Amino acid sequence: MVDLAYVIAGSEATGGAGLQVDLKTLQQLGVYGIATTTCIVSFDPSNNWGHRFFPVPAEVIADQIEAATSAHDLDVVKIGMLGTPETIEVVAEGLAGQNWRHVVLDPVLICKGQEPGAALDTDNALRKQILPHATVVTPNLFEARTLSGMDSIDNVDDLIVAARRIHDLGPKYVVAKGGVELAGDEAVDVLFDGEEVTLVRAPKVGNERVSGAGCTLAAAITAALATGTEVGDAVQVAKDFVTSGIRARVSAHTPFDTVWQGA
Ligand code: PXL
Repeated sequence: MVDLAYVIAGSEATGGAGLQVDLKTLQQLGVYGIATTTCIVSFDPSNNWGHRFFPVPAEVIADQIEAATSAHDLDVVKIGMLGTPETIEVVAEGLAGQNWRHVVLDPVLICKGQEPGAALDTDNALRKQILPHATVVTPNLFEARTLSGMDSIDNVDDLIVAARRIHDLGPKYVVAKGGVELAGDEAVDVLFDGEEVTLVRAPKVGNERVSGAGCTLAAAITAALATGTEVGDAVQVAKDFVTSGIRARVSAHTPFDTVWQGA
């Protein structure tokens, strides 16, 4: 039978991020995806594509988790945007209902359009209630700075320090992503397993950020883990997948191009 993977994430109405990207990625990598919706993000075309954010009520998230985990024997889950402390609470409770072979956390922190006051509560709740249960966490540069408490991350050595500090918060593996923002010709990610640092590199494809790259990478890691691949190899599979998807990017009227998961 086909391998299954579960995603708990937000819906993003333009199709370039969130659970839409997760499900496309899982499907492309031959894994049957099941999704629980935590929030609905509808970028506003008349307001510079700013975020409009609607959290799904906690009891409806609990119902979805109940339905998904009752319908299927799931052991690998990817967590994307949660968005509020209430959502984090209900997802943490839902996860605690069973054992997971892998919990992949894309620690989506702030979303423009959310109240700044609420964002700090959300960051703290994520750090306390979800991060310690993650087997793999995939912070980008901004998230790595926030989670590590570092003022700046300017090069790969800094990114390694950040990955070590984030590892101290509880996850088994940290994949800290340099992306296009660190100087150099390569997009470098740091994989830290608590002992060894591995650098995962790919040539940069242009110097512009592409929407959905983070969701695609974490979902591809999840797909590879679902099929029994070890973490180090899963990260490499995902890096190759996202690099091909960025090369074949889809342009849109939004500020950034978006990854094509079918490449
Ligand atoms: O790429 C981060 C992200 C994840 N999930 C949802 C989003 C975004 C960014 O906008 O809207 C639902």
